[in-house]
Amino acid sequence: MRKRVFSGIKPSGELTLGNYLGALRRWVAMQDAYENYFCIVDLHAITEPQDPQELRRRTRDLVALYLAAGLDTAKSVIFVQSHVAAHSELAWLLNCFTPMGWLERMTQYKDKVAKGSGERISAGLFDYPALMAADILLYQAHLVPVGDDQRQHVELTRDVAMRFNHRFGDTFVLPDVLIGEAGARIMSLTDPTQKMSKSDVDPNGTIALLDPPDLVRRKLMRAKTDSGTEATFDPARPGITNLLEIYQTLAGETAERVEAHFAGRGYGDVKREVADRVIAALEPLQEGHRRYVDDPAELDRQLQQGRDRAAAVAEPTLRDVQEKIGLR
Ligand code: ATP
Ligand code: LTN
Repeated sequence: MRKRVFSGIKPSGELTLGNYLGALRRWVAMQDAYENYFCIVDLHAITEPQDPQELRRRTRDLVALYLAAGLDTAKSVIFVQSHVAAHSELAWLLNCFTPMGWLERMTQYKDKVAKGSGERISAGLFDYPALMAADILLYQAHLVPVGDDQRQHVELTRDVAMRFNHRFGDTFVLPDVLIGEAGARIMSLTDPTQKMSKSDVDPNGTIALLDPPDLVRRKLMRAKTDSGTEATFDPARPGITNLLEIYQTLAGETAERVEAHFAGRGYGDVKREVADRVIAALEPLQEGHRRYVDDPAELDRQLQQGRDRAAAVAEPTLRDVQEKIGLR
């Protein structure tokens, strides 16, 4: 039997190069070896304020981008989280088996609280990891490929599963996090100490997957770098290191070979070549995205099929949990 993979992206903004290199691109590369479930996690998106029209559009855009990037419905189930009610139901149940103290330690929550205004932080944002645990555990996933920022949430999922299994007997597969060696943490172009994030308010910090080529080039040429001159990986110079890492991931090279390639050349050269690589990588994505957006009926058909295939796996897990707890 093939191992199961589960992962998801929130329709909370325009998909960025960080989402692509840290998540989507890797899912495509590994989909042949596993039984895959790739979700558009709209219920996670609404833990922060969303405009309803935009949420609807972005959800469909994200499906189109999954398909355009090369996820293949013959190998992967692609679906929208809210279409399968078992996600909300299991999230509530897991809620009741997740200590508040575990949730309070989550750095994503702490970061978002630090940035946002206290009163407006929703209970959903605090509880976000219980829903994420439900996503993963419903499918008995063995592996969860994500960017570095999600490591802690997958570890919490594992702890919740362990706790539940201990109390009620074997119920959930314990998932492992899978993080890429390069590209797991792409940084903002305007502030390379912050991760590139699709809900960033500064559009110059991110490269959206649907940005036209001239805009991609402009943003990269203006990317913030330090005053050094040598193009080498150096934690003390996060700007140039980030650009080299983007290059490395797209070129599929080792860090040493990337440094050798740019030896004796200036930052301007690095920016130009990174822009060439990024533009070339985005072209087929944008083309595929256009094709699916022009054919809404095909997209609906794919989503209906995805929903049915996902529910067929999720519902039996939910029933098992309900029985063990004493709800049926
Ligand atoms: P938001 O800004 O709304 O919190 P986000 O850009 O962080 O969103 P998510 O939907 O939370 O995106 O993440 C989707 C996937 O992309 C996750 O696997 C996450 O780890 C990965 N990811 C997000 N940002 C980056 C990044 N800068 N570098 C690498 N991977 C990333
Ligand atoms: N929290 C994740 C998105 C997400 C996810 C999941 C990832 C929701 N459910 C299940 C992997 C598995 C994020 O990337 N912000």
